[in-house]
Amino acid sequence: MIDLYFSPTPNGLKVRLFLEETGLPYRIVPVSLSKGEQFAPAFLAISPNNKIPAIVDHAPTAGTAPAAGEPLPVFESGAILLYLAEKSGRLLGSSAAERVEILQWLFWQMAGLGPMAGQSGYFRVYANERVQFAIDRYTKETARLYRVLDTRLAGRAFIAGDNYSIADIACYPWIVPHEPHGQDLRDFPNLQRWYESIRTRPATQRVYEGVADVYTQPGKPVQQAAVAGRS
Ligand SMILES: N[C@@H](CCC(=O)N[C@@H](CS)C(=O)NCC(=O)O)C(=O)O
Repeated sequence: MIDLYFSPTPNGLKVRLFLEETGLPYRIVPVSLSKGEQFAPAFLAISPNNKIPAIVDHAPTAGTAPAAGEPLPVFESGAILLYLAEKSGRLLGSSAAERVEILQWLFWQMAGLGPMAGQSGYFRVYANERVQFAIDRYTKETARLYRVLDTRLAGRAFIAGDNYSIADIACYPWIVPHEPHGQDLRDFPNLQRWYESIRTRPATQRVYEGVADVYTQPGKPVQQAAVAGRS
């Protein structure tokens, strides 16, 4: 059994998408970011960077936990997706060439699309002060990244080619809030087609059922906690 420390944000939803898609057994441990539960010592022991998602695998892959029979905590959504893909043998390609494609785009999402789109949403929607320079900078950079992905998807069903993978799973939740990120999917036809094909997957429908847009959820997000000096 896998415990998923979760809040319905793009990074949290990535891991749920993987778990629903593959059918690995899991249970959700809700972490309320607006209440600051990410700073609780018990959570920090699992996720020292005070962020969701994190998992605890109670039946870890042999050799991955410090001692046999010990549960294994993993934090950082990219590391979690990679760990679970290796554990299950799913969504990580079937050849070395496909795997390296997947990993490039997984790291691209982690280092580029997620942080930049996140800043775009923050300055466009959440920030108490309207900082036009930051809005313009992050909206433009998000548009550039959407364009990179749109170009990549020309002539490809999925990011790594014919097969759905953890690269798609990592990117999808960062395309869902395209409007608050200041983007119009009609400007990105390949991305729009890919987005629809993932949106309609049964696992995606289950994960997103009842999930409000991250930018309309009640309570200020975690960045506010950091601003208030809690981190
Ligand atoms: N690079 C991290 C980012 C995770 C992240 O930013 N999580 C946010 C929610 S999407 C969070 O938990 N923030 C809590 C905080 O900053 O206090 C990952 O991909 O797992």
